[in-house]
Amino acid sequence: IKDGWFREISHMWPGQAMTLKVDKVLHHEKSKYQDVLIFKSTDYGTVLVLDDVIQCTERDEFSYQEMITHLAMNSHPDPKKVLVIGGGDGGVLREVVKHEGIEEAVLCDIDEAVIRLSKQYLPGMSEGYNHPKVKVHVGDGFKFLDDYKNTFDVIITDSSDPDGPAESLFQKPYFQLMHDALREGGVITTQGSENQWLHLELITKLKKDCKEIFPVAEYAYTTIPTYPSGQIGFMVCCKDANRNVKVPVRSWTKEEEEKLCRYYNAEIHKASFVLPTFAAKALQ
Ligand code: AAT
Repeated sequence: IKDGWFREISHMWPGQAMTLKVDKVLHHEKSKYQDVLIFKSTDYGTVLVLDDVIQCTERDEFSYQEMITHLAMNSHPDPKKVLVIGGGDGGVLREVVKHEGIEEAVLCDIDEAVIRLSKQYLPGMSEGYNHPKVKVHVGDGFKFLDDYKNTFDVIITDSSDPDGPAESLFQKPYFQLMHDALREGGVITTQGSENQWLHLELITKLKKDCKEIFPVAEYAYTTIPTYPSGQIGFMVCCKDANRNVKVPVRSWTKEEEEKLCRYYNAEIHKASFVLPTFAAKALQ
C-alpha cells in the first residue's frame, strides 16, 4: 500500500497492475503459509489479499464463485458428495449448498488464517460455513486428495495462483488424483491459471494435461474486474466421455436463477466456453 492505494504488482502479470483505493486496513498478518491482508476499499467493499495478490472483493466475487461452482454442479446430473480444495473464504461453499440434493460438502484449505479471518471480515462469503452439510479440513489439497478414491461427484479447486502454496494444484499429478477421487460420471472445475490475455501458453499446457487424463476437458471463463486483465478461466473436466459440459444437464427456472444467482445462468454457462479466435486456435 502506497499513498492510500493498494497495487497488485507481480511477475505473473508483467508491466500491469490492478490498483484499488484503500479506505482502511482491517487486518494484516503473516500466517504459516502466506501474507494475509484485509482492507476496506473505497468502491469494492472488503478485499482479501494473499501474498500481494487479490483473492476476492465483496463487490465482484459472485462472478467467480458462482461460475466455478455452477459450471461443475450443473454439469452433473445428481451431485451428492462435493469437495472444495482451497476456497477458504467460504464463497464456493455458499454456492455449493444452493444445490439442495447434496449430502456432503467438504472443504480443504491449507491455511486456517484465511478461514478464521473470512469468518470475521467477509460474512457474505463465509456464510457458506454455517450449512449443516459442510465439513472443514485444514491441510494441503494435494495430500488430502491422495487419501480418497472413487468418492466425490464434484471437485472444485478454488486455489490461489500457481506461484506459492498452490503450485502443485496446477500440475498433471494433481489432475490424476482428482480423476481417481471422482466417482463414475464425476466433474471437476479448477481455477485455470488466470486468463487468455496473460497465460495462453500455461492454459494450453493445462488443457493438454487434462485431456490426457479426462475424456472431456474444456476451458471456460468469466469476467471479473479485480482479477488480472478483468477475466479468469476454468478447466471443466468430466470422467464420462459422453457428457457435454458446455451445456448444463440440470438448470433452474428463470425465477430460481434470478433468486439464487447474480452472474450465472444457463445461457452464460454455454457462452462461457465460446472463445475468441486467437485463444480458440491456441487451445485447439
Ligand atoms: N475464492 C476466491 C479466492 C481464491 S482463494 C484461494 C485459496 O487457496 C486460499 O484460501 C489459499 O489458502 C488456498 N490454497 C492455496 N494453496 C493451497 C493448497 N495447496 N491446498 C489447499 N488450499 C490451498 C482464489 C483466488 C484466485 C486469484 C486470481 N488471481
